[in-house]
Amino acid sequence: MKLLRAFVIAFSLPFSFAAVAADQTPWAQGTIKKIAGDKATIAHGPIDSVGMGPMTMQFPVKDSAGLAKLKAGDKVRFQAIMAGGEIVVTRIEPAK
Ligand SMILES: [Cu+2]
Repeated sequence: MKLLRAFVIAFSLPFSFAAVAADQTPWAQGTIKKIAGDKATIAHGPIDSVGMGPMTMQFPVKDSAGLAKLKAGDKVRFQAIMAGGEIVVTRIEPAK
């Protein structure tokens, strides 16, 4: 049991750190233009986390629960990171 517990702790730690890092990613602002499957086209302001200026572009969205609550025309805030050579939205929700 002790071994199993050490195993669980060792493997859950990196995920906890990842969660903290995600929470510290700055929010970007935008307006949803289109949603197609797990991709959203967003007219966005500056995205500090990836050094991108304002433009309209399509993003893969990993936050499917957040995306499901949104539709074209909605003002949103979102977190984006560079992952595997592309910019991925990790969290998205209605703008505050
Ligand atoms: Cu862009």
